[in-house]
Amino acid sequence: MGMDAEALIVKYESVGQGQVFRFFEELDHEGKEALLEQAGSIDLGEIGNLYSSWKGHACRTVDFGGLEPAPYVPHWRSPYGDPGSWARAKETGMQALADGKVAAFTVAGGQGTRLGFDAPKGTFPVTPVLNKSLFQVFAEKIKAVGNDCGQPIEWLVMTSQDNDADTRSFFLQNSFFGLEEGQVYFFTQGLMPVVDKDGKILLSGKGKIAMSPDGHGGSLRALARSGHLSRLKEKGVEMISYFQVDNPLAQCIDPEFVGFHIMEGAEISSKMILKAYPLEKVGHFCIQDGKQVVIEYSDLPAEMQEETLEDGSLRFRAGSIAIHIIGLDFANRLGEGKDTALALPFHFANKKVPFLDDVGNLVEPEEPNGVKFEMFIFDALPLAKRAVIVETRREDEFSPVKNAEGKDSPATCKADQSKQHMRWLALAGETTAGMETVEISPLFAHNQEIFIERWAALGTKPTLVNNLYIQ
Ligand code: UD2
Repeated sequence: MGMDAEALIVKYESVGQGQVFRFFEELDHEGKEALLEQAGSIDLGEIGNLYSSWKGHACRTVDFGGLEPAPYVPHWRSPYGDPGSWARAKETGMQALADGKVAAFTVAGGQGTRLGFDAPKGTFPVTPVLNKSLFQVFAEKIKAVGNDCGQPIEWLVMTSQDNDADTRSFFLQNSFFGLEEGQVYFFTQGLMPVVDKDGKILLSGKGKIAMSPDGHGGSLRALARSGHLSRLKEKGVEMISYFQVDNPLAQCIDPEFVGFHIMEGAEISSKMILKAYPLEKVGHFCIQDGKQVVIEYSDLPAEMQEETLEDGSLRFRAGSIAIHIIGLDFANRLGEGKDTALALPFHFANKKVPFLDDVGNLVEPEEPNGVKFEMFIFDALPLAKRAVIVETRREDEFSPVKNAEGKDSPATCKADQSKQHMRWLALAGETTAGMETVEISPLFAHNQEIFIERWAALGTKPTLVNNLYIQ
């Protein structure tokens, strides 16, 4: 065994993590090398600190006393909206897009457990008529905006180690859905070791440490580590448009949103919608200690989620749909991790994690036994010098696929896409009576305004029948 290997094992032993090498002598040469490499990539100091804060966390209560609702830029169609500033934002955003300053970014590393779909979530068939996948919808929207501004838009997709190969081959099999191969970049998100309730790093095999994804907040580290941030900077990109893989209504690149981000001099901008009902499972935009924060539905006390103003409206009404513009320099400062004051905090999740016991048997626990560490992207908000929140409309932009049935399921999402497209037809002056399902290709129109314009310009219009696909 080389000196480096020995030193690493001694280091693990010195911090009480020697169990990681319990079966080391049983491994063959490759097995030993692989375990050493995995162990060498772990920051033991970070794990120790995280475990201590997890232990302290259970008995700490969070004080929501000074929490206030966060202000936001109201939508131009709302009674408080200012159409003039929205028009300026659009112009500013279109110019930035034409100058190649914006890249699209999807976080697609999640496991899709709630949906019960055994493949990368982005490959899920989601559209109401053609059953296009989530990835195809995004690809076509990105292509369409690129066509509008005369500048192809780069798309970054963050995968996980588990779904990376399947994601890449899905794009290859589908010829990148009409995008250029060199326009789409994939990279995998980071992993964190899982510890047990005594802080001991768990093994999933004799030569393998149990690891779990470090959350969508880990995307900034992963972007920096993979070299994409410096590559984008060299290319002249100044901001990334971040969205989740589960929401086909997301405007992957929205000139008005980009425009507000620039005009307000923000380091991070976020889209909000009015919550549909008090306990809706979205993050809440709030102000805490003078900083903008997102407080998860699982953390904010129910009585605060339900609190109303005199006019009966919800006090904490701004829900996060997890769409952000992130300045590249800001992403770099956070992702590089050089300044610890700018590090995203970790959240803890107690989960059932299969592990090897002392004699090497694999145990499938019935109760949560492991602590997983995850970062959330919205924790970047309070770290920004300036953060801006912009209102969007649920019917325009939010209908995620999260569960197999019920709320936020494929059925509700397909119905919402149809409703959106039927609304566009109605606004274009058409009667949609008798139609329940319709699908408009993003390549024909990816928003209401463009649809109305292109529909009016069509020489021969398709007959309006149920299950119509407009391309
Ligand atoms: C998220 C937000 C919530 C709200 C809601 C809107 C969190 C914790 N909560 O809830 O505030 O905005 O979305 O729909 O984010 N992902 C990765 N890697 C990971 C974990 C997740 O790429 O390690 C991706 C995942 O593929 C998905 C997105 O992040 O695109 C959201 O993940 P989620 O399903 O855990 O978030 P959810 O629905 O609890």
